[in-house]
Amino acid sequence: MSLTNEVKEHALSSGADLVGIAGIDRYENAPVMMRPQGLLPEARSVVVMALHHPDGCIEMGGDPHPQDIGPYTVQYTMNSMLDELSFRMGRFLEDAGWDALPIVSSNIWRYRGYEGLREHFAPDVSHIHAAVAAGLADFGYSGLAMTPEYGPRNRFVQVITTARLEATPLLQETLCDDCGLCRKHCLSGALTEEIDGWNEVKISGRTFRYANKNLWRCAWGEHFDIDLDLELPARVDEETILDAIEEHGQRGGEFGSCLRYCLPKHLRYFDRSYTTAPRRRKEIENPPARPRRKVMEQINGVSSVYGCEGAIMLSSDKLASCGIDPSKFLPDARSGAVVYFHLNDHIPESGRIRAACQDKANFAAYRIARILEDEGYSVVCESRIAPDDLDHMLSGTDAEGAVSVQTVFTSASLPDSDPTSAVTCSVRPDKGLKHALHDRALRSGVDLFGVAPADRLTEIAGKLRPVYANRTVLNARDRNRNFQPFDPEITEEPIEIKTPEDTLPGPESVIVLGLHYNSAPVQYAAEPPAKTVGPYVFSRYESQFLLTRYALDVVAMLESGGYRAAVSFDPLGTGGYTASVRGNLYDKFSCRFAAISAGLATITRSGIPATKNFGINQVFVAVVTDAELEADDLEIYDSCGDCQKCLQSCPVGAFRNPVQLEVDGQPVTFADRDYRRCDWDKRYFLPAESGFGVMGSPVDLHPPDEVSTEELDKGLRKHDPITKGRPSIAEKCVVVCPLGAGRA
Ligand code: B12
Repeated sequence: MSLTNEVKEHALSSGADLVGIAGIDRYENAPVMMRPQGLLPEARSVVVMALHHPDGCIEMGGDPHPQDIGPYTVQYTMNSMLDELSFRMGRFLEDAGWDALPIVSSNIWRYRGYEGLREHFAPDVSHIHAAVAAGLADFGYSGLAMTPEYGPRNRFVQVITTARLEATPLLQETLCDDCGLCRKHCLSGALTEEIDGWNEVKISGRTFRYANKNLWRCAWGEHFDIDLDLELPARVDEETILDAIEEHGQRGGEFGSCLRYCLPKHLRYFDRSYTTAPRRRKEIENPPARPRRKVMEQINGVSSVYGCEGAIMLSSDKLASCGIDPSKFLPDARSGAVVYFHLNDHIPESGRIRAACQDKANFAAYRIARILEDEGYSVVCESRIAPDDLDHMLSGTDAEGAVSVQTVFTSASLPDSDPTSAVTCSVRPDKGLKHALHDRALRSGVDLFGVAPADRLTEIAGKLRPVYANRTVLNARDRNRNFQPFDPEITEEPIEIKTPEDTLPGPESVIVLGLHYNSAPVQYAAEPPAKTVGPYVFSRYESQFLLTRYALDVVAMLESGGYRAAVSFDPLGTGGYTASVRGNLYDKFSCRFAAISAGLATITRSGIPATKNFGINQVFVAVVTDAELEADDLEIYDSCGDCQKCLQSCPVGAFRNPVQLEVDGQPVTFADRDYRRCDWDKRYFLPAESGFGVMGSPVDLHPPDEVSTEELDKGLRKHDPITKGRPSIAEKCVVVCPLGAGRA
């Protein structure tokens, strides 16, 4: 099998609806800072993947107003699923021996032009252009990428790689017939006002084009959430946007009418009794009322793939008996399916864990919707069901009391079903529980699995306490919303050294899981010509999000075997946070003693854990349990020799004298840190040098000798309202580390 075919097979079997490949020669006319070779110098190919928005989510969304987005919230689920596709494709290519740079599905990294880049609202690389360059799409008038299969109802993602893959031919058809519906329905006037001619995109001798619109205007409701019923100024720019927010506040996100009303001629038809949007002709017309048995099995299987607890099907009779009229959500709906996940008592109130549970339910529901849609049924993913109605629907089923649920309504007649239990503790007697858990973790996707006795960590905690005694950190939160000035609320809190007992009473073992992220994003972080830290930031948060889901699979398995278990990102509490565009992440120092105690890692001079396979390019998480599991041996070794690069490169001078400990009789030495100085950089993104500068932040502040509440308050107030919500950091100690990027 050729690598090209393997790549395509990997994409499709991972759930992509479309996959195409662009050769690097198609990027001759792309801006230098936004072309694949700008980010990865030896890039030869770009793999582009797409997911289709379930049609019901488009046709029922944005009604009666584009700022009532309704089931179009599926876009957030799709973005997260595309992120996973991108991350996994990056790993697939790296495992095949090539460098690969997975790109995030959607993020604006630079709002304003930067150095040679004149584009505003710039991503790392454009997926719309990539979709066209990879032969999947044509541009519509609005600038959206339209495919022959779904029109603009796709979202895209891409992975840049050094692998030489066979390019997909460019699309020959013109899909936009200039029907004018996007222009007619755009409430911000972005497709009729302030248009500056055409954007001409020249790829391999062909010229594609779309309207050159004012993106600030386009973003008025969609990105800045400003009320679209207000009269927009004649010229919309950063200043008028900020003024409008100050004067009127924000209304909410927008479902772009350019997407809702657009379909190529061969796919569109109108049924005004169903929706005001055009409807898409499906590949299969008039499917049988009841789906084939294979489809029912696929639906049952999906919930386990995403580690949900099950899928409950609700027939029309059952829905009627609960007083629910599914046609309120989808005019031709006959039945529904609910996927669900409970939170156990031992899971702390962690936003990250709740988000992972909700992702499981959302991903499974999306996948069920797509299976049914491909069979010719209409579907919609709906999260707006009133809590009482949901209770009625789920009462008497295994889903009762679930906190993370997602519902699909469909025109298919699904029968009432018994819930399927996704995770069972199937332990082969000859191999035992530890083996079964390891196996479960590998099937979920983890790379590293180790076990420490809880006592080992408790003992280390005892030795660490004197080191951190009487020391505090500053926790700052922004009282204002996005796009308003930073208004800090700062509290001073002690650095508390915890033990596994704090995560789960009566712990016996700590299972540690590790997930490697690609090396190329670390290696090329902030490197010219693109000078972006976007792919690094993406790899950091995506690996943490995925690993959280995988850890929950391990928890579920333990619980189904009668054990108790809980997740911790930092069981001893010597780590902290790094800011990211997706909120605070657990930093590179988190979970280090758990990783060391479970025999997975050694410690580097900076205090970041390192492994033989992946250096410092991985993330760890711990599952604390009352199950007694065989402990792994320690693997402590000197990974640094004489190298001092991390200590010397720190832009805020955070490193202090070394701390020396013994773990099970072996020496562990690492540099102490001044947490406040370190946070000034990685958590509060004030110095430009660590990456926020190259992403266009105008702030560049170095910490004073003493980082006090007052000084931090003063610093944070300097953040710019537009960029403050998108912090992006590549920590210097990581980038210079030979076990990270290894740059001098
Ligand atoms: C910034 C952004 C926005 C901004 C600005 C919109 C815009 N059109 O740029 C805002 C917030 C307004 C927005 C809105 C929406 N967005 Co948006 N957004 C993006 C983002 C992050 C970047 C878009 C981009 O590259 N713009 C290009 C700008 C910076 O430059 P430009 O002048 O148009 O391009 C020039 C050069 O850059 C050059 N160029 C760049 N690359 C290349 C490559 C080659 C080969 C060549 C020759 C030239 C070239 O060519 C142009 C001409 O000179 C992408 C995700 C991504 N990474 O691509 C999603 C993305 C474009 N958004 C998407 C969607 C769905 C939407 C909305 C429909 C969401 C909604 N709520 O309804 C609306 C629709 C608005 C619209 N009609 O464009 C999808 C589009 C999918 C599709 N089918 O096309 C994307 C691709 C996200 C995804 N993962 O799928 N979005």
